[in-house]
Amino acid sequence: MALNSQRSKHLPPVKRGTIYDLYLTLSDERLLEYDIDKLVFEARSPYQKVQIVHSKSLGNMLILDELQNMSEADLIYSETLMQRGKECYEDKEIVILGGGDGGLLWELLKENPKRVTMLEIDDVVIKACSQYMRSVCGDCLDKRITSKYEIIVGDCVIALNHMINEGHQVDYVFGDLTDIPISTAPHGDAWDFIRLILNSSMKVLKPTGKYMTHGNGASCPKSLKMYEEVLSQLCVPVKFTKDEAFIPSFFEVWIFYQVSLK
Ligand SMILES: C[S@@+](CCC(N)C(=O)[O-])C[C@H]1O[C@@H](n2cnc3c(N)ncnc32)[C@H](O)[C@@H]1O
Repeated sequence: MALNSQRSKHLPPVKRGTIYDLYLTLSDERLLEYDIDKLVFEARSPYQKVQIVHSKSLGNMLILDELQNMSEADLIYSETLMQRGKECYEDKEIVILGGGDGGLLWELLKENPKRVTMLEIDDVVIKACSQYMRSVCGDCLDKRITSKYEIIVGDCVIALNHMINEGHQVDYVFGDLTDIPISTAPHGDAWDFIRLILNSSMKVLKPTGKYMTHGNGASCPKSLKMYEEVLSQLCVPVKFTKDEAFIPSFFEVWIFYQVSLK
């Protein structure tokens, strides 16, 4: 068949010289060229490089340390993470770890929860998204506290420790952290830190509670298996279910976990 092909293929040239990076990596390290045509916002926070760029097909995109996090075309990300239609959030108490783009908070507030507390380390992310990602976060990042939610700026590990010491337990914890969360203390490698976040989260869940999080790309089975091994070795026995969705700005199928205490 290939020998009979009438067409010849040529590789497009690599584009250079833009003030923003057109090439971002997929979860399995493949490079993808995005149709970015504008740098909307750029700053270096104490924790990471924060950029918002405009893509012709995806709208504004939040990029943290050169990794794509959320775009205006990614409602499916928040909906799959929260398992919209399958979980009931009415009158529930919820904690979000990270989530600085405000997308998850905005979507959860539509489900009439009792209270949501968002623990996000980076004020620069919150302010940039509040200004330039409004189709994602609505107006929920404009205020830091209302009768329905509170946004606490700081390391979620410290806030989780406070909750553990106070014996404060909630119905849902969402792990909406960057793929490699920011550690403000020397916690060994990234997996140790992820383990710490998972163990701390289990301690603030009611016995009926759930930990909801994003895993990795479906093209990274080894990394997903490692995550599942970590889940099987937590301080308490847990069981989990999985779901998946194609995330437009990731250009790949992403795996999401729903973890509950056994
Ligand atoms: C923007 S959200 C969304 C994650 C996402 N959609 C993705 O693609 O990975 C991730 C947030 O986690 C926050 N974060 C990372 N480490 C943290 C920590 N230790 N405590 C609180 N927030 C943290 C980052 O600042 C970032 O805003």
